[in-house]
Amino acid sequence: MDSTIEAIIQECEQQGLLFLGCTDLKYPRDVEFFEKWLAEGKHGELRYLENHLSIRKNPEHLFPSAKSALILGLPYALNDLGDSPRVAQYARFVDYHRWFKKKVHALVSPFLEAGSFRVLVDSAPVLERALAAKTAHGFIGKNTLFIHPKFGSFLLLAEVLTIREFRPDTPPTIQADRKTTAGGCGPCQLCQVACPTGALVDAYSIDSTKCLSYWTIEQRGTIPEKFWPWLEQYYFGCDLCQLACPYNLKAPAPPVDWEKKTYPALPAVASMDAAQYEKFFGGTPMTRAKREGLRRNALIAMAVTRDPALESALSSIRPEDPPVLHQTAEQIRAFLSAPTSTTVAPKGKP
Ligand code: B12
Repeated sequence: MDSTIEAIIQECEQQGLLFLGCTDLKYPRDVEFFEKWLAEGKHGELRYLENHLSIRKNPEHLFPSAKSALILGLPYALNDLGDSPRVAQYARFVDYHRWFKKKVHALVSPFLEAGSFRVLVDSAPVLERALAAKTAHGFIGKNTLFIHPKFGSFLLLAEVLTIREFRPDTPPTIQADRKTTAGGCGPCQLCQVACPTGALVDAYSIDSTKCLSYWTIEQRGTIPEKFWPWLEQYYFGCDLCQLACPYNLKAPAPPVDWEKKTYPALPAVASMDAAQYEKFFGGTPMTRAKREGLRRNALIAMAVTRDPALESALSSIRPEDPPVLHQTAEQIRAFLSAPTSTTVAPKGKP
């Protein structure tokens, strides 16, 4: 093995990161898969995925003369699920985008010449899972996540594009549709069954417009009522398809120096002003949903759990607040007055 790679692997181990492997930058089958996924509209309103297609298809367009990608993983499995309604596990730390990128940059800098590499952490139009699955250390599962056969899927991905031509890992031997000791899903459908909203009906191909992460993190407008019952369990993101996966039984713990976060209870989130928002959520991945998105989600979670503080939270909505909050309040009033609204949100696993 190349001595630089050996040194990087050792450093990763010491710092609680996973070195997943090394690959070239070509992934023609994945590009085909991606274009089909877009054509099927499975990205919903995530229009940014339609941009920069030439880079997404050819990562070397991002960093001309790049020859290889080193793929690193940041484990984030937590043993406690947190209180319901909860937030996805990756969001219970300071924002990984900045933290992980800085960490990887510092980690590889002693081994790679300045200017000869670029670190990406969900920060460029690159198919990160496609690159990861080209290493010899994992596969894409039916829940569409990159799964390491030993460490599972509770890991975030970073790529180091470099002009150094490292020897790519031997082509991956894991076939997702066959379960062997090396990995793969085989006939297992636990994630598909666990997804309460049918986003994984087609194995290996998520329908974002049915995914709770999409609605609670990415979508800026109102959330259709049919998705509300599950906000009792998660009001930001969702881990149900990961929690169901047998590969996650022994998922490793996060690095000790990655700061964990705790968040206030729903009533405080639902009515927070700009200063409180900054204090509660500044520097965390929760800001992806913006203040109005988090308030919207918290109001819905309070409505479905019949939180006694709901009325007071609703009255915190000011005329100048964004329309989505007024529209959500209207939806909530209709929801609570409809005869079917006595239906309680499902308990435990949907
Ligand atoms: C858009 C996006 C979302 C969308 C769409 C999800 C999706 N599955 O695509 C939404 C908002 C729903 C989402 C949710 C989540 N996301 Co997200 N998301 C992304 C983002 C920005 C782009 C993904 C993308 O391009 N999707 C389009 C699809 C078609 O591409 P793809 O799934 O990556 O698959 C490609 C290849 O793997 C391959 N492929 C996949 N399956 C198959 C099968 C066959 C037969 C073939 C040939 C090829 C193939 O083809 C595809 C195109 O190249 C990436 C970061 C990035 N830049 O890659 C993070 C990323 C995928 N998200 C991540 C995470 C952590 C999550 C959540 C767990 C967060 C949460 N707890 O709420 C959930 C998980 C939901 C789920 N089951 O996917 C991590 C996943 C890490 C991992 N272990 O896989 C990523 C990689 C960010 C990171 N840097 O770590 N996400």
